[in-house]
Amino acid sequence: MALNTHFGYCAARQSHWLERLALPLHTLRTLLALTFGLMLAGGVKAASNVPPRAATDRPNLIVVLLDDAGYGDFSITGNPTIRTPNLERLSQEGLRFSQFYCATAACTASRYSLLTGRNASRSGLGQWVIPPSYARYLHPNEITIADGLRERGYRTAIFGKWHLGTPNAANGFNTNAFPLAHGFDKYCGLNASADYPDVTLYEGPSATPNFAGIYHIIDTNVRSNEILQSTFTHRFTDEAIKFMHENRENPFFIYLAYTLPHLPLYPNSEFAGKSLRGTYGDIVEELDASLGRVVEALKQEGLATNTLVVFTSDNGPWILWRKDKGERLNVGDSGPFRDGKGSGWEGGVRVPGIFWWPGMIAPGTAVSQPASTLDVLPTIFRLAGEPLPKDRTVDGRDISPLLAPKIFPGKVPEFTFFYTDAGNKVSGVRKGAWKLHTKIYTQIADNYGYTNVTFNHPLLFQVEQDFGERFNLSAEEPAKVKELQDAISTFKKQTAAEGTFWQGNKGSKPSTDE
Ligand SMILES: [Ca+2]
Repeated sequence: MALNTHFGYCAARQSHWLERLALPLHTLRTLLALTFGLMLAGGVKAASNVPPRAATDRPNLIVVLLDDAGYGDFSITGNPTIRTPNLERLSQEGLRFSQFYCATAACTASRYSLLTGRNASRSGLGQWVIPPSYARYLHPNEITIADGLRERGYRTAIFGKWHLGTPNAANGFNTNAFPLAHGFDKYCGLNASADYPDVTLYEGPSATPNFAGIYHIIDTNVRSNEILQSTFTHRFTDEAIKFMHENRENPFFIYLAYTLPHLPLYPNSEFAGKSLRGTYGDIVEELDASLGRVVEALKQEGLATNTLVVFTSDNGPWILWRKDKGERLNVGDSGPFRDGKGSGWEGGVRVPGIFWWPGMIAPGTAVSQPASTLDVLPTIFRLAGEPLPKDRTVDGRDISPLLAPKIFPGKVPEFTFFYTDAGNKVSGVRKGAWKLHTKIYTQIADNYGYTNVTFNHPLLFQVEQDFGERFNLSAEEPAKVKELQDAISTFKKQTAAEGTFWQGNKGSKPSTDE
């Protein structure tokens, strides 16, 4: 295990071969070090422009997830002063969804849905953001992207923010709360957002564990450590580039869940003071530069044609900030959409959706059909040859026919998207071009003058023509209201009947043995 951890998958495989020669341990170690040193010095580098396998054979997946970035925080989506040239290039070389959704409007629930392909109401977590002291966590019976891809021989890593539970006193320091129990081979990052007083920086597996028997605590003093926080984007990018190099010969999944631009903002000295947009712009421009580093490293390794990169955000922008901290401008922008993070209006869930896979996705592809982060798991499972689990509902769709229709034929089901509130309960639906709010909630205003919105007195918007949700058409379109109410009723009945794993549902989980 220590060898595997230290040298990576390829070296571990070599150690098995060497062990069969029954050589003394010190000789094995010397041979192993020499072999791996030669790989680093010559073999890997010399082969760096030769793809390790066919492009369609288990493509690598890198999900770059920002935290709280709004739809309008990028030059590509119309921001006039934040420069994001690397994101522009990613889009020019790949595909942009112009109607892309994160699964819900807050951290924990959105990440649950991204990693499982399932609506937040199935999580059993009770609330859409959980603190480090919360007893529940991502249930061990859930099947994540990492679980499924590891079944197909991928190596898997998460660098950045987990926010799906913490081993703590309330759950008996249960290690099922943390990433290594959910299909990830490697973890370096925060357990929750950097503004919690008890947020901690971990890594694992560790040869010198000091937490829960397998993890190493790097720093418990994250919240007040502005210098440490200013290094996070660089650190997680370095980790991702190292991981892709170590795993060049085998498929890998990197979940690069940056902790920013979630507040508070402490820009790296290299970027501080550079953006016309001020501190918030400095932060986003470093994230963009880091995306550029990741893509450049993929090209250097010869892995571009073997790798699908997905870029998005976990929820809309945090528009309000504590006014007494002199940081009122350090907040994001939802572009043309109403409201932001923590609201059921479109600004809570509309985010950039850029997909990049040279040789498979045609450069400059623009897709106007809606899609969401729920669709990532079914899509990569198809590409990797991993069947979807049959003992639970997966809400996302395989959208590979939208990415490369000539290569991946098939019909993508109509976009039916159920909004969820702070209690992970359904609060609305979008079906086709229509959106029904059955409950409204807002971060910044009084719900724009609307009051007493309920299931029986909902709001209806045609969000392709009226993406700012200004014209309530519920009175003019009673048949559409009824259709969407029925869709919500059916969905609620189904989710209630299926239940959650926390309610004692049985579910199979794939073996994690290699
Ligand atoms: Ca967030």
